[in-house]
Amino acid sequence: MTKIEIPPDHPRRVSLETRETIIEGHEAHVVATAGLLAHGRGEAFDYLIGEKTTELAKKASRAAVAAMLTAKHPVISVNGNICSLVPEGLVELSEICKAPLEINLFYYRKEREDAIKDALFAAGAKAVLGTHDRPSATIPELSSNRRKVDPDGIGTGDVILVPLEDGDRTEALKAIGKFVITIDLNPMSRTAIYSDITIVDNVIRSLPLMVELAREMKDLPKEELKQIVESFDNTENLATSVHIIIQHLEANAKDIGIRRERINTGANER
Ligand code: PTJ
Repeated sequence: MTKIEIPPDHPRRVSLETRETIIEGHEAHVVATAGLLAHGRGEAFDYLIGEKTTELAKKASRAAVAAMLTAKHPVISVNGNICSLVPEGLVELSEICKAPLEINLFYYRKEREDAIKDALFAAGAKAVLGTHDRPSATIPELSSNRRKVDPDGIGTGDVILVPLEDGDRTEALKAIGKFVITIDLNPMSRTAIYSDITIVDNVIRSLPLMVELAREMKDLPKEELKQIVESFDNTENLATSVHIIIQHLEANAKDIGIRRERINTGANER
């Protein structure tokens, strides 16, 4: 399939380009077919939060980076969607936080594992854990393919970043005592609720922000970083995120008439 041309001034250019990226990832076997559906759900929630990084998401990102920088053994879990959308961001964050990248797939196929590994190496990764040629341990709490983990990665990790994760997996990681950070546009998802820190944002904005923050914060005193993590309250974060959606919907309900008038008079519409 050839990539469609999206005019630079198209009001929904970023969203359409991201969609193209995920479709290409699917064609390259990086993204699972179900990953296309997961992306659609993410798009809908992004629309509901206003398609921008909120102050709240910035605060959660700061806490997440602080947790990774103070961890004994932080690990970044990689699935098809995150690899297709922000491979360079994953590699950069991994290097700054000294957190190995581990491929961990729900819809496992060897072909997908190879495609993801190649994409990570092409993005600059020097090592990738979780591949079939590596030793493997298991999470007893899980029955799916994701029960297999790398003993040098998630198996012994203390702080695990699981961007865009399914709920069972996050629940299992919590059950075995891991500190879990997620990036999930849906503040009501099971993953969002189970995690210790949930960044309610789109990974395409969130990963670059985390890289920027990691660069800024990496030399801060450990005590200061720990304080940032301890003062973060995920319950308040998630409840406020739901309120942001409600406020955004209410503002939209008020604006609908004005927007229709704009369209009827031929003005540009976002
Ligand atoms: O590559 P695999 O085989 O490991 O499979 C990956 C998917 C994503 C298919 C798998 O983990 C899955 O089925 O996930 P779920 O249960 O659909 O959950 C995905 C969550 O991510 C949902 O809550 C979405 O709202 C959210 N989401 C989707 N796109 C984005 C997102 N959150 C942040 N940024 C996005 N771009």
